[in-house]
This record gives sequence, structure tokens and C-alpha cells, in this order.
Amino acid sequence: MKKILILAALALAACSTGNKKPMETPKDLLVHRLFTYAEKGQIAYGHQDDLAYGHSWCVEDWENDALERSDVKAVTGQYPAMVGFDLGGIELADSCNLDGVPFGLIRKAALTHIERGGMVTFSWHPRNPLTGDSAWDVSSNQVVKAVLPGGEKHAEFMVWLQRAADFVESLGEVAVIFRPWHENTGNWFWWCQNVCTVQEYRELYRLTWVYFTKERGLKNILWCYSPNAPFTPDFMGRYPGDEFVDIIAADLYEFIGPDGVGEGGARFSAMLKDILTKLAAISMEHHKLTALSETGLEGLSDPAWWTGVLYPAIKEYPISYVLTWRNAWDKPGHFYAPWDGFEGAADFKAFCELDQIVLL
Ligand code: BMA
Repeated sequence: MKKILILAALALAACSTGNKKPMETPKDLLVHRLFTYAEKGQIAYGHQDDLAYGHSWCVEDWENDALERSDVKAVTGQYPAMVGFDLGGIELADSCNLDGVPFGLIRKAALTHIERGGMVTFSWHPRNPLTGDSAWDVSSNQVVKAVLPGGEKHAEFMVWLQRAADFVESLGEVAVIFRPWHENTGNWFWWCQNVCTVQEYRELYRLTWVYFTKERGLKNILWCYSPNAPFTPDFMGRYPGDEFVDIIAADLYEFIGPDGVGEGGARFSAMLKDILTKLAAISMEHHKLTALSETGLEGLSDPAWWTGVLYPAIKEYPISYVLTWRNAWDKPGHFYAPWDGFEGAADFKAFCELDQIVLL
């Protein structure tokens, strides 16, 4: 028995010293896991902020809380396969993010979820570095230019990157998805297409990647480029380049207008299929993973949204995961997944029970 253990230890040592096949890094394993889902036609389900709070509850004494509560688990019996968190606020060394979630809780929740076998993705809504207002301040088209080398805010911005990188580094040897400068083909963030040039955007993304990867040596990040649908020339026109990206994804929400649930769902479904068709071809051409990095119907006013709208629209496509947005604890109508007691929970449960949909 002992001999077997020694031989096993030697084999492992050989792997890690590079004598034979090098050991797989946490990033390799996460890439492999996501590619496997896509190859098998499976889709992992993710929910933003899932372990930090839910509809009308939030973790308070996070240092002593085992973080067992989850709206998704309350309804389905399982945690989501992926949990998303937002780093907005880390740039100014705030103790809580833009939605009031302590960064200590975010770190603990992310590590707890990974320990349980789950995956974690980070978005970032940093303030506008030129005006000091929120990420949604598009009053100036000089902001991205100002943070690039030679710009008046460059030195300050590098400190912002340093603080974000410090946070990721503090997670240790785990792989996470990072999705900075998302929805750049919209017109609502200071890095969107209406307020910066193609070149400026690409330099912003690359500057971030180079700082994290080369200067800080943070090698366990899967970089996700996620413009919003619909597909426009800017979608790939602003692509930073294959070297800087692991996942080419898209964000798309359903909005119900005056025409009601049925029409809203049909419009969303058509747009979703269109963008996923393009993403399937693009990800294949670039040898990248693909995903639906943010989606949802706020308030879930369509009782059959999961199995009637979302699932039929995504089931044919090789997306590795789909993430729905947060269930705000302090805004009763701002939720994107059911919670315990929500009357439309059965449809979500049915969606999660489909063979193709992966929870934790
Ligand atoms: C938006 C809303 C906001 C929130 C922001 C960042 O979609 O949920 O309430 O502050 O995301 O999480």
C-alpha cells in the first residue's frame, strides 16, 4: 500500500516539475469544464449575487455565516452552478460594492461557492474616473482617452486596476471569470461605443489584461468579452483580440413593452437566437468559449418564461453557461430568479430539472 502511495506521489511530482505532462492549472480545468458543457450540449446556470442576498433577505453577520442561503436553492434544492459578483466600488477601496455588498462577503461567498464545486464570474461597474459619477455617466466622450497612457487620469486609473487586481489576487489559486468593460456596444457606460473610439476601447481592454496578466501575474482568470445584443459591426469591431479573451459572450434582457408578455417574449427570443447563431460561428472561428453572460426578465411577469421563452431560445446553441441577474433584497420588484414563495417558481424548477441545465 505504502509503495503505491509513494509511486503516486512520484508521479504527481513528475507532473508538477514538468518532467512529463505538466499539471493542469485551475484555469485549464475551468476552461475544460466549460468546453465540456458546450460539447455535451449542456448549459450551466448562474445567478448574480446568489449567496450574498436574495429577495427580501441579506447576509448580515457574514464573517459568522455559513452562506447556505440561496433563492435558487430554496426553489430547486440546489445552488446555481455559477455565481456572479460585481466589483464596482473596489476602485476607490470602498468596503462595500455599488449594491452595498461588503467585499469581505464577496470574497468569502466566491471561495465558498468554489469549494462547493461551483464557478464564479466577476463583472465590474467602476465609477466614471473623469467625473467621479457612476459607471452610467456618459456625459463625456473623453473618459477612456483620459485613462489610457498619456491621459490625465492614467496614473489614477492604474491604481484602480491595482485595487481590482489585489482583490482577485486575494482569492488565491482559484480560477474565475472576469468580464470587464461589458455591454460596450450599448450607450449607457463610460466605455460604450457612443463615448469612445474603437481603438480607445480596445486599448482599455488590453491595458487591463496586460496589467493583470503580465504585471501582476494573475494567470487564473478567464477573460470574458461580452458586448450586448443585438449584433452590430462594433460587436467584433471592438473585440480586443484572441490573445486577450477566453470567452466571447453577450448580454441580452427581455423587456416587456406595451404589447405585453407574448410579443415581448417573441421579440426577445428572435433577438436571442440571432445573437447566439452569430456567437456560435464566432466562437468556433476564434476557438473560444461562448456564453449568455447576462439575461433575464425583471420581475418574471411571464409565468412560463424559463421553459417557454428562455429554454427554447438557447437549447440549440453551444453556450457554456447562462447567468440571470440579481434578486435585490431591498427592491421588491428587482429580481430575475424566483424565490421561496414566488408564485411562478414551478416553471423555474422545471427549467432547472431539464437534463441539459446544470446546477451545482
Ligand atoms: C443593474 C441593477 C442595479 C445594480 C447594477 C450593478 O442591472 O441591478 O440595481 O446596481 O446592475 O449590480
